Amino acid sequence: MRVIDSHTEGEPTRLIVDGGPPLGTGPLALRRERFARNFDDYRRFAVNEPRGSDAVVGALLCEPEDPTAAAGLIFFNNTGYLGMCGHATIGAAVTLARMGRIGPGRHRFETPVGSVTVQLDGPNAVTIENVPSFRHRAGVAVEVDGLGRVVGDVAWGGNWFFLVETAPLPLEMAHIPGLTRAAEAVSRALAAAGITGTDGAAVDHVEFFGPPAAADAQSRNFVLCPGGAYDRSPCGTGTSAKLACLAAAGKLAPGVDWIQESIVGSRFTARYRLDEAGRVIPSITGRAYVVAEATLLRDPGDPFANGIVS
Ligand code: PYC
Repeated sequence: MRVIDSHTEGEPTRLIVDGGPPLGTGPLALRRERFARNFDDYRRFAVNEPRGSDAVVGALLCEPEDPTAAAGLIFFNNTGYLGMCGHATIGAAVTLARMGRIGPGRHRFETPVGSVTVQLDGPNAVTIENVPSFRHRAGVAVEVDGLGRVVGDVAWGGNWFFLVETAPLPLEMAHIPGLTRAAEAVSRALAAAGITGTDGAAVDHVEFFGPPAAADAQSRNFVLCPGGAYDRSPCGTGTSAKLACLAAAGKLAPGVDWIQESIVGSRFTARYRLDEAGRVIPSITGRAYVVAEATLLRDPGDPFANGIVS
């Protein structure tokens, strides 16, 4: 399997460019289902230890269904599959540019939850326009072990998020273990209380917010991903969910920049427009850098040939 690794504002992406599972054709959502049902060992092989880590998000490069799109992408991590992934889309765009597959300008990528557009503004600078995002429920209260009553919004930004306005600890790297434990407790409480997205979808990302470190930023976040790793970037789909909540609360007007810092101090510049149906269409600008090109090998005698299940 040939992969190209990048990071987007600190968050790693491993793009499978050759040797991925034979998923056939059709909508990306259908191909993601085939991936999960019949080829899950490829996911574990590519991103789990010993070749990857809990933090790595994988992206499988696919032929798009619509030939006018530049590429199709299916996202996954140490535990399963994602809908969209903002940082990985930015990383994939920079990688495809390095491969000579796309040039500066605007491109469309298909994902399992819809098409997104990618504007490549230089070898490392990308703006994505995400799928329509929305706040599903506002001010949801949940009793959380060790934290008491926690109130947040449930929102969609390409994945499902629970967004908590006031972080239980200062948003500093020294508190990552404590923030992780708190977010895991929130996640368990949401599942126990039956709090879901639409159609009973699991709310599998938890986002805590607090004041930014930089004077020109609006907010800092800590995002826990399904699988237990925290996002080193401000999380593209999480920032999209945040914009949807801000828009729904009348706290951010269309076209106004929102600078979202991550727990490691990196940042996305985000904004939204309303489409003809009045839906929030977020744009996220960030930087990605290619860090490795590799061939992943599999020795049939290796007891961990398909990766360690985490
Ligand atoms: O950037 O959307 C994102 C993301 C989701 C999970 C990790 N990063």
